[in-house]
Amino acid sequence: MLDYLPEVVSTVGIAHDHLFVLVYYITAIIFVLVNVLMVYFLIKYRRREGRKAYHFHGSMPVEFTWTLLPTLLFAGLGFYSDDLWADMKYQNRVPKPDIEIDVLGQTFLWHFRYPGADGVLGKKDFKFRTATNLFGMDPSDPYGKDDFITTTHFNLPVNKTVVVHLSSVDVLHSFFLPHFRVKQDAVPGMWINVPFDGLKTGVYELVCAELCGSGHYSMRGVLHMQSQTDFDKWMNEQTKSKTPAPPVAEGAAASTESGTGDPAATMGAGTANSDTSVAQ
Ligand SMILES: [Cu+2]
Repeated sequence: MLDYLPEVVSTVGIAHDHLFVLVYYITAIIFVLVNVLMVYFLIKYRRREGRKAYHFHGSMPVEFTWTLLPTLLFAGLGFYSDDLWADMKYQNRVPKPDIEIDVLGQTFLWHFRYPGADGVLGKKDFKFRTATNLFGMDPSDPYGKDDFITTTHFNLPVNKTVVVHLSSVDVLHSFFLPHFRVKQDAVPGMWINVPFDGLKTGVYELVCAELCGSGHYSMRGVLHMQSQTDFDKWMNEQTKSKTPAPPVAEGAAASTESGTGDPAATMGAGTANSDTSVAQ
């Protein structure tokens, strides 16, 4: 019945869809009931010869009922959905990740920072941000040395808990993965944790869902949800062929070596990419 929704491929997405369907049917039933009753009364009490209009001052039981029922319905739905909302949004409920990456929106691009071979994202602070170091990576942190960055394309392993640390370089963007029912604003100056998982390998669309400027329509990304083996292979290739992550300015020259044939690898190799986009 709700086939027009994109296929759902995350745990939180399945729970989200159950809630969506429930609200959808409650709304549909009430809509039909109200309209059928309205038409019935319109006909039953239509103007007729000899019938007099009649005025009365309301009815306590009826008013009480139509206040109580919606209150119960909305409060019930609120309590019922609170747990799911908490799982999606509460920062203190973010699960322990199997993999965490940084994601940055920039008019009109998405950048992704991976932890590299050591599996640890280097420290970051907005005070370190420059045109060649958009993520604000701390140059003194050894964990950051093997971190690598991709643009537009990003890869994740299937059936793992992913936590995206989300922010924006310039204006409000929104990180929207329709198939995962994940949508979160990217706010400049804030890192927001977005947990989700992927239940099926494949290629999925990432779109910006916040009108962010004249190029908003083109602000898209591609998520490659891979098996753990493929993902590890991809990570290895990236780590081997990568440009040293910013703020190593001289590393930009190394971007020519990334000949893996993977568009994500090629795009990811370029800190040069980010340089040009800053200039826009
Ligand atoms: Cu945007």
